[in-house]
Amino acid sequence: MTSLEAYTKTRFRKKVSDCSDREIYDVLFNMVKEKSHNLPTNDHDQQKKLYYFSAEFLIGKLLSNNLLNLGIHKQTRDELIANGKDLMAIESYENEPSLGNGGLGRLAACLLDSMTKLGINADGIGLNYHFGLFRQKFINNQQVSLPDQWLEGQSWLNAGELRFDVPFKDFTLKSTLYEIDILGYQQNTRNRLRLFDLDSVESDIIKENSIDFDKTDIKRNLTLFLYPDDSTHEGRLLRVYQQYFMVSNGAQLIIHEAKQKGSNLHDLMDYALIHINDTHPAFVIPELMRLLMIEGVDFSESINIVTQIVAFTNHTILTEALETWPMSDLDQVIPEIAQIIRQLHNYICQKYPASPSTWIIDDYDQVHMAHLALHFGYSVNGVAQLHTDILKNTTLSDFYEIYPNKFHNITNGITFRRWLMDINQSLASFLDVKIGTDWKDTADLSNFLAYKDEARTRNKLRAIKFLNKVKLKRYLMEIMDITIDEHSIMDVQIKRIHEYKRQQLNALWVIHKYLEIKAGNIPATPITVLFGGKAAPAYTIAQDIIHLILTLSQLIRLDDEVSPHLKVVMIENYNVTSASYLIPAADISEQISLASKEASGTGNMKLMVNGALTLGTSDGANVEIADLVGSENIYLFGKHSQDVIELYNKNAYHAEDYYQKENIRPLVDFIVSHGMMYFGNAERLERLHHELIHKDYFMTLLDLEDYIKVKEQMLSDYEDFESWYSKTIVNISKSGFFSSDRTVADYNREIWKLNH
Ligand code: 26Q
Repeated sequence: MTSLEAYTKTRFRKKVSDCSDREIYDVLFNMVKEKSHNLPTNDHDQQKKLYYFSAEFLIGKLLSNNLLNLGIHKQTRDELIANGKDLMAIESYENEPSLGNGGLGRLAACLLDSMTKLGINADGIGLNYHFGLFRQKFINNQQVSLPDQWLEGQSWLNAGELRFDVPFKDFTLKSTLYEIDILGYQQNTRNRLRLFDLDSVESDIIKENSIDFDKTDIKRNLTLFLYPDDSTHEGRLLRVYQQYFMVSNGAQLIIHEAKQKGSNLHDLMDYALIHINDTHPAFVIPELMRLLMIEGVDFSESINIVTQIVAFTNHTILTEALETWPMSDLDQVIPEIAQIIRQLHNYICQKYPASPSTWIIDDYDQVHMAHLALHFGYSVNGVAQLHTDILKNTTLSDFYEIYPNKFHNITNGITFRRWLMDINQSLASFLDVKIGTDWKDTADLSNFLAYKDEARTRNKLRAIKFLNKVKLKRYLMEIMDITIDEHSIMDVQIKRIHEYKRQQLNALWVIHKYLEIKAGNIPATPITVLFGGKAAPAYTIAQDIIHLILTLSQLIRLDDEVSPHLKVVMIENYNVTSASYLIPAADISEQISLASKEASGTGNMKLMVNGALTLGTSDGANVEIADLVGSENIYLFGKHSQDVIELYNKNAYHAEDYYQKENIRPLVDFIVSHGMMYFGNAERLERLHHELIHKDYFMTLLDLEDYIKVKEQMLSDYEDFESWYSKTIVNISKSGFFSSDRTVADYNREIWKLNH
């Protein structure tokens, strides 16, 4: 490899040390982009390809990640350090792609990374949202949503060559294609993330400083934003336009590529597999059938082909997140697809007359997207064992009866390249010293367990954690102009804001701690509670929860008695980049969803491998973390999923009963106390207070006492560093199971069966 200097000399006629960070970014970006693009795609020697369809790909910044996968990260970093430069500072010139929301989108990115590392021929298929998900700002302790201009400046997108016609009822749109090269760790081939777009998209239609725009102007708005507000009918129709645009392009691409490789389409299953990330791309089923029928395949054969090609991952049991569409909307936007869906519905009615709960269209003329995917896909999987069990026994039990062999569990994973090697280089190097470097290939960290009781190892981990806290402190100073105490314990809850994830529970603990400190019970070590997450703009209660946290944060900051011991920070615009600073610095990983509701969680895995201990409910993948580390190395609390499901079935949870308890009532009432009302917005605080007492659909108060008890135990255990860091070592050494390389190997063994 030529040294960086050769590039800076050519580009700027300067030595590395004389270049600005901006200039070095420019040089590195061009160098990496070119090296990546010069690699052959996996298509070159594999006939069959997996097409991973997803409405979201939360890929994060790419410079450092791609340097790693190209195998030139260390030498580049060393050369930069030798010239007084810092790679992380240089990478701050990159905009983070804004192509996802949360877990499902980040999972898609981790899976692409691992598929490429494992040499599987696989492309991602999605949309190129110009302003992505919104950018979050806080004004007056409230979330404000702004367009995220992530496409400005240098771009990893390459212009693709293909264009397709996508026929809607009233007009046809011609797509354009952009592609991002996806690299695999130490592989000399690449895959691609292929993002469809529209030339006619027009940012001028966005109202100034907002994410508001004319939802009916489809030719100009189609790929402007991810998940535009679906609280209005026009917003929902736009989602149908987006989804169909994505899948029609993807399906046409598949047919084009298969034909090029010699397919006669009757054998399409020898050329293509389609994996759909939740149901958002499920229109690909009728769309692929439509295209096959145009090519002369008959209806029943097209069903057979599609049913051998499509596999589906479910990410939720929340009924409101299971997609349904009124047939009238489909008639209005994509009538041909609506017609095929009706035919598929009739086909299922005849085939399964005794199982009306599995039919595609219900009595209210709503199409159930999951039902489409379950009948006309060959596989469905949950994303953690508990979640898959709930799907089989409860949510999808009628389907499980018909198709027991279609069901799989594939527990989620995370790529260790980004979430350990890239974001926590000190820990990664320390692991190299202790257990050798094989873990970088295998993710097997089990040999680290041997150091569980070694004082030097524990001390070193503590020193690494401290260093990461200092880095976080610097980062927060830079992006938000706030100071945190690097000597404090870092308690971290980072994820989308949603009632079921129960940020409210953590906020009620903060209130408890505030009152304790006021009463003179000072914590041994100061505590910093860090929150991060966006709330859907139309989700009022989630906005209220953000407001509660920000108002609490202000009240505590301005209280001289409490502020030296307790600080609450809500990170603005939480994204992959801020996660990269928060996760290595965390001591406590908050995974406190209502049991049964969090399908898996993946933040729990990222925090575990970075040496945080989990404070969690028996939900999602927390259960598997607990199985691996043993109950003495995790802090579990709260009701179990079976109890929760029973409470729902019997309608037996009444928040008022808990509110009346003397330990609970003062905490809940603090939300509308004089001090909170002074700093906050009365309407928001009162609404949330009322909600918690009279509804509390996700049972926050049910687990509050146990949560406080276990969290207090955890804080007191933290004071015994020896034992705390022993637990940390156990957690790190057991985390290999959560590598997405294992996840992808599971998918391939159980579902895709691609031999490569
Ligand atoms: C559905 C209908 C209408 C509008 C929007 C949606 C919608 C959009 C996004 C529904 C769901 C999502 C995103 C879901 C998601 O991110 N789920 C998370 O997936 C992770 C990866 O499997 C899991 O770890 C998390 O537990 C799960 O919450």
